[in-house]
Amino acid sequence: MYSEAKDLYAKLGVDTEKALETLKNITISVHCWQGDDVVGFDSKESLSGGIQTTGNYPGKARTPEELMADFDKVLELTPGKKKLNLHACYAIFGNGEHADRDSIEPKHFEAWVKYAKERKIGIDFNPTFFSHPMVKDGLTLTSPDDSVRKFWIRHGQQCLKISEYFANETGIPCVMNIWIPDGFKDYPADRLGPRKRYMESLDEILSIPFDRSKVFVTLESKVFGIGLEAYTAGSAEFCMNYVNSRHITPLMDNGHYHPTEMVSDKISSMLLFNDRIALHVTRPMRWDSDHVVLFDDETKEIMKEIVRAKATDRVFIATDYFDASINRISAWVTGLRSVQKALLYALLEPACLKELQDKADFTQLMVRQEELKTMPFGTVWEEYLKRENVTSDYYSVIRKYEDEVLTKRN
Ligand code: RNT
Ligand code: ZN
Repeated sequence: MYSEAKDLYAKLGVDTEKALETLKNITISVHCWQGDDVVGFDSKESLSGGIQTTGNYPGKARTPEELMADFDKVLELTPGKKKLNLHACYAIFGNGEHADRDSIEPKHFEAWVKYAKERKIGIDFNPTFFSHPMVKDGLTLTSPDDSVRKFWIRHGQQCLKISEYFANETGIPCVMNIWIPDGFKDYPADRLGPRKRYMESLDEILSIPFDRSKVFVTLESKVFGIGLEAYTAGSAEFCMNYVNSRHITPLMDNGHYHPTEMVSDKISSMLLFNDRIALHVTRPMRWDSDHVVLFDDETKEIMKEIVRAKATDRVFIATDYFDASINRISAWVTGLRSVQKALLYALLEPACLKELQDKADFTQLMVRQEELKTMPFGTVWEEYLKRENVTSDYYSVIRKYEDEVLTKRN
């Protein structure tokens, strides 16, 4: 079947072998927080910051060992190159030991480094500016209270050190993404003040020395959060201007825009003005920005834009979603595979489509684009899984793991 599919694509001028070769070298950074509903190991606070997990499917990982075991399942059931994307709240403390967010150190992530090294994968990192008692009135880096602001600045600085430690230990650069929830439910009286404090706080975090060839700092914008509907300090304009003036990297989460705004349409503009860009791939659904990624139109369109721009080495692709209503490992694997499928789909697009656009042959362009949708894409995907030694029936494996392991967790 694969050789037939290969021939059919070849007739369109598409080399499936080349596509498979390219795909296996594209790294996806896999978020650790799908495994435990964004809880982490460092505090008993419930999830805050305008994000929410819903559902209480049994079997959530409660310890580092359980989360690592579950993450191993994800690695086993997905093809291609991967990185581990950690949040600061996943610090691992020894017996009786504890460090608050503003004093966490590389040593609190030694177990993760060991884990990553054994699996030959890199690590990305995220300061955790939520689910913590020092989030005062919903604010962190924008707080008018100096002690709150300074606490979170120290957190950001410690995270930079930890990120550099990850890069040094694994030999793979670390992407450190900053996102803060700060905002207001209703019409504020001062929009400028919080944004000015955010700018100054970020400047202070970035003022400590770190190696910019090893740590890529990214800044993630958002349009609104749950309970923060009127105002978000880290808006698109704030973040875009900040990253461009400070020479760091923008991060676009496709759940963070107004519903008719598409990240697929933003990628080309961002690539023209930034050396690199970063993405959180997710699926927005009405009020939620974090449903499991599917092999849907926008995910395909995002990947097409990256491939068309020949920018697979300039875009840091990461997943970001959390669903507690279904088997969490299945959510993880389905989302990650969807990203990879969309990449393959994009890599199988014929170059002649661009020419049709340039010749203004929009009739044929539409016809050819529609024809592509019924090409034997699935056969090429199956071939990829086979070559990567990954089963196509991941559901059965997860079902078994649920019966043997997850149901034993209370
Ligand atoms: C929240 C942002 C952010 C978080 C993670 C947990 O809206 O998307 O990236 O999802 O930091
Ligand atoms: Zn995100």
